[in-house]
Amino acid sequence: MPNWIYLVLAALVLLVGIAVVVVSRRRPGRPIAPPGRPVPAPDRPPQLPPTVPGVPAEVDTSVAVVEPSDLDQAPAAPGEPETAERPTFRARMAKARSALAGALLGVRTRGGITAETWDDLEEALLRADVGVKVCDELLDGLKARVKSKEIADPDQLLDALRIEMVTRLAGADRTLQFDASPGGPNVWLFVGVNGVGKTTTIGKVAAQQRAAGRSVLMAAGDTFRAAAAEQLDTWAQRAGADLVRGNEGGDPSAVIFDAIESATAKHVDLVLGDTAGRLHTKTNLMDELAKVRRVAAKGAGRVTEVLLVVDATTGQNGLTQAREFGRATAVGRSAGDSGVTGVVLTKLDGSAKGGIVFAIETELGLPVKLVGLGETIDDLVVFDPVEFIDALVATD
Ligand SMILES: Nc1nc2c(ncn2[C@@H]2O[C@H](COP(=O)(O)OP(=O)(O)O)[C@@H](O)[C@H]2O)c(=O)[nH]1
Ligand SMILES: [Mg+2]
Repeated sequence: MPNWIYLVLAALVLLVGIAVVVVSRRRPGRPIAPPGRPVPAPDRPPQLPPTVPGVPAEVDTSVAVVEPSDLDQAPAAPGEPETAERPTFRARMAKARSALAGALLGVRTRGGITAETWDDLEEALLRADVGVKVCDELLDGLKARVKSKEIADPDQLLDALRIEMVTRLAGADRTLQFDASPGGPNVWLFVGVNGVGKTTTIGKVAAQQRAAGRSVLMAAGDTFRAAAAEQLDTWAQRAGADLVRGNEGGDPSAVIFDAIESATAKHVDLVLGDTAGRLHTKTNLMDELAKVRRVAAKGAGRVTEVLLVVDATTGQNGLTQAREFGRATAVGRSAGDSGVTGVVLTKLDGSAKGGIVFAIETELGLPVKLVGLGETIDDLVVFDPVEFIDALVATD
């Protein structure tokens, strides 16, 4: 055999070897759009980097980027198969998807774009709780594009809808603010009505912040029930955070004040302030919250976040809550400004109504920063519009 054949064979073997190494190294990422539902790449906003909520990109989060759940998992021994990937947004939002799937599938499988198409879309969007205003705006825009023949078939229509929805949510700053300059502890307050998930969210946030290397102290500002402080204590132990609690029925602002004093003395980085759930319609309780907000800034504490926790299953009432809590916490801000700096949308795993995000962001201008996708410590993720819309408007 001539020598050149050996050369060609050697080159082939080398190429195959490289291909095998590249393919085996590439781990599957979180799917943006599954196969069969392509979305034009140039129109998609870039995906968010996998950061730890509240930690600026320049902070080394090589440990923290690992999900907090990994804290209690032993590292896989060499040769062991990799542990299963964390459930994605898509998987967790299965309930939301199944509620909309029927209507959206109707749109997709119909031969063309008909009057029923618009009915189906409207039904799906309203069911997802995007609100009448946003629904009308979305559909009017799409109708115009169908009329001008820019959109010709159902697949294009659904893709255009998806892109339009993502675009509406693009551009918001979803980072949790943390002032790392020398000074007292940062304070993040968690407010909202009863049972929305404030205490649970504090536990999850504490775990993530601890994993990112910050020291954390929780303030049990829900003094209505002794059980509330117990619940927070359990989370503090799980997350490796300190806890300051007061007496049952005591003044919540005193607890917050003590917690900040304690954190300052111990050079703790971050105080997470729990508050009692309250109906946004009860004036005296909202005044009490305003006091908590004022007192939190009295000592060395720097209030860098006031996070309103909203239960995704509540629907459009979340909007009213956001307005009222924004008003109560608007200490030192000009009239009409909201004191709320961001929203945590919880229970998206059990809801078909995540569309409230649109009303909160577009009507109130408040960024949805975090999303709760379950009850355990690792079930809190940075809100990602691309993944969210992809999960919400999926037809498969
Ligand atoms: N499925 C689900 N349940 C949640 C989520 N967040 C909180 N919960 C549950 O909601 C209930 C109320 O939570 P809690 O933190 O006590 O609410 P709080 O009254 O606002 O402090 C608890 O049973 C939590 O486990 C979430 O993201 N998904
Ligand atoms: Mg609570």
